[in-house]
Amino acid sequence: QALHEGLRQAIAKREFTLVYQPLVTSEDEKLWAVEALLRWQFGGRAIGPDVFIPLAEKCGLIHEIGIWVLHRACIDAAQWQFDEPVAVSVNVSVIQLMADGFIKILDRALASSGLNPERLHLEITESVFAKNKEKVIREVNAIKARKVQISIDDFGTGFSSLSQLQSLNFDHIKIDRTFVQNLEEGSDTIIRATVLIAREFGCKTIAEGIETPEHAAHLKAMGVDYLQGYYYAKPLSLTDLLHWYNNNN
Ligand code: G
Ligand code: G
Ligand code: MN
Ligand code: NA
Repeated sequence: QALHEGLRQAIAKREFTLVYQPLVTSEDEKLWAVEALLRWQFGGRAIGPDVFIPLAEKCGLIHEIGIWVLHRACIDAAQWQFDEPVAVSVNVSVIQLMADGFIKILDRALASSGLNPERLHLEITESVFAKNKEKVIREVNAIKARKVQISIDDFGTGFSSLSQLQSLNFDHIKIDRTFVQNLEEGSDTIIRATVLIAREFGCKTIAEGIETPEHAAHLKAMGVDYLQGYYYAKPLSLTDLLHWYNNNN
């Protein structure tokens, strides 16, 4: 209850921040994109998004929070200066995606930040496949019409079937980190199959949760296109991201 009340005031009290985690190419481990991850500092302690996002989804605050995240991420990305154009990848709750007016919110974030839409990726969890299919297809097509790219997050953990994947034109599949962390227990078969399917559908693959050089070598060998995880960098403040870039690229 206290958490809920706190969450209601979090934007006004400026308690949210975004941190940014690099995604690198498997080819040369150079910066390719950056995932925006939300952090909440509440009453002197950090509450994780795995706690407050589900709460926000339940009480409807996710809409307001999602708008804040999208604007902040687009503004930050429009201003950072890397040698190459680097995309920002924003997690969008399926509830927010399916709500009326999401495309207007997206257009406003793009317009007010001036960010090139090709530099915005939206991460949508595969639970989207449990929703009204026609509506999802309309939203996805509207997003794609703006040249914004779409990643399917947490792939392999939930709802997607191959036919559902085929019916929508996504750009990237994010292989869930549980598969990377269970490589020894046989999940490499699943990763290999995912890479083949992605190629068939014209999607790129991203592996999350790369924590060791062994993980990195293994996923490169399996043909995954992009890598993300603590081995490369933790989620970083904007300032630390620039430092990381200058030291690693
Ligand atoms: O950053 P961390 O690993 O603690 O994130 C935990 C979970 O919260 C992940 O599933 C991540 O996708 C989700 N998450 C982090 N930031 C956001 C956000 O801005 N919006 C939404 N909808 N989910 C987020
Ligand atoms: O579900 P999603 O992929 O959006 O979750 C992103 C979350 O994963 C972030 O909260 C981030 O802190 C976390 N994360 C990023 N890299 C690693 C990693 O290498 N290992 C683990 N265990 N978590 C990671
Ligand atoms: Mn994500
Ligand atoms: Na994930």
